[in-house]
Amino acid sequence: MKILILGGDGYLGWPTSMYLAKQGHDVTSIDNLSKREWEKEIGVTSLFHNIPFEDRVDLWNKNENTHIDSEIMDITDTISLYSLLRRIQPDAIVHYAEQPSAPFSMADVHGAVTTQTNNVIGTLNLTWAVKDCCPDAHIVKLGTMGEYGTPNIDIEEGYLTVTHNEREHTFLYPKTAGSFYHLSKVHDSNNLDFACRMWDLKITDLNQGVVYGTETRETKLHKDYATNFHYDSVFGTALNRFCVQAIAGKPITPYGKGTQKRAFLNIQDTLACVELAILNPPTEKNKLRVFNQFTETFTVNELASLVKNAAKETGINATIDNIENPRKELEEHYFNPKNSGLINLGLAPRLLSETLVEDMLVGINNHKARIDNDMLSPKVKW
Ligand code: USQ
Repeated sequence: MKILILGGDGYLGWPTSMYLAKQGHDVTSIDNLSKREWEKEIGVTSLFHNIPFEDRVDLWNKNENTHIDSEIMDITDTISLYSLLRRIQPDAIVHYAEQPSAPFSMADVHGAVTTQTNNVIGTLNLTWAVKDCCPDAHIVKLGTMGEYGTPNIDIEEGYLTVTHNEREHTFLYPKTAGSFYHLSKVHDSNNLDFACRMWDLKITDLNQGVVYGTETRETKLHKDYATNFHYDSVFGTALNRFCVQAIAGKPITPYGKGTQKRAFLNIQDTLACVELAILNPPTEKNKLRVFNQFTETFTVNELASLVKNAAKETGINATIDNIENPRKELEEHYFNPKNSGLINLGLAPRLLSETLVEDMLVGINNHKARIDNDMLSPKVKW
């Protein structure tokens, strides 16, 4: 298939570009390099050294027997996006090209406006460009489980049927997101749902949980294929941060009581889920397809204990310190999200285990010298 990947330089976009190229697809990977700019702006770096996007694509094309086409382009630029889609005529478009951090969006007005402008306008542009240039293309959009928040009822996959005054209607599931970043994805979902209802586009919204993992089969092929792995308090996610904290000899930091529960998945399962969505496009007319993309749920305390135990196996005596929660979020809550959609399509989850965390710790230890302890403690509060 002809697949366009938007956000191809990121933690997930680059491994997805390599993986889909290896599966024999005709891959074009696009990025505007904004994540590298935001890193500089807030003074953080990836644990693994990332050579420039164009260089790693060139390296891949030189070393591997598959080819990735690439382009530096901003999808909020309407004219460039229209001409790209007219030229490429993709079968599927995987859309990762968004500012991905909740703390970044809550730091100040600049962070909030940058996040929502980039994310909402980029996605809106894409929706119009697909309608006008390649209406049969399937958009596979990365949403987030954080769109739902932590409601006191079960979280269904995308929709909720409500009975009111003896009448029944099915709505997009009501959202109670916890940051301007998570809200940007709620706005995207509403726009995508509208585009499906009005124009009958083929769109899948993947409400993804928190991703963990240091590597994929392809990143292991060459040191310069390493992904953009963050452990700082802005772009780093919980389990990845906890592993780096253990290696740095610093306390693992569940926020607050640590009893807040989230949905998680392995980075390799992100690639598997995206591939399943691409290979099985939506069949229902006029309807946004929604999958909840995660494999397991854990409290952050459970993750902290898992990392502490795995560290012990590798000879590291890690400690846990439940620090004051810098976020305004429920710490004790009901959480029961459904995730049967991708499982029914054949996803075989790679579940989290002590052995898997031990492997992550070994990989991180090889880059221990690059850890900057200053980046570990949270500075953004809301
Ligand atoms: N947390 C800690 N200690 C830490 C870091 C985080 O206890 O040192 C807690 C947070 O308070 C939160 C949970 O871990 O309750 C998850 O936080 P996170 O920073 O790992 O993830 P989050 O901000 O929710 O965002 C991440 C990605 C985002 C993606 C989202 C999926 O950055 O791109 O959309 O995970 S989800 O959380 O399901 O919405």
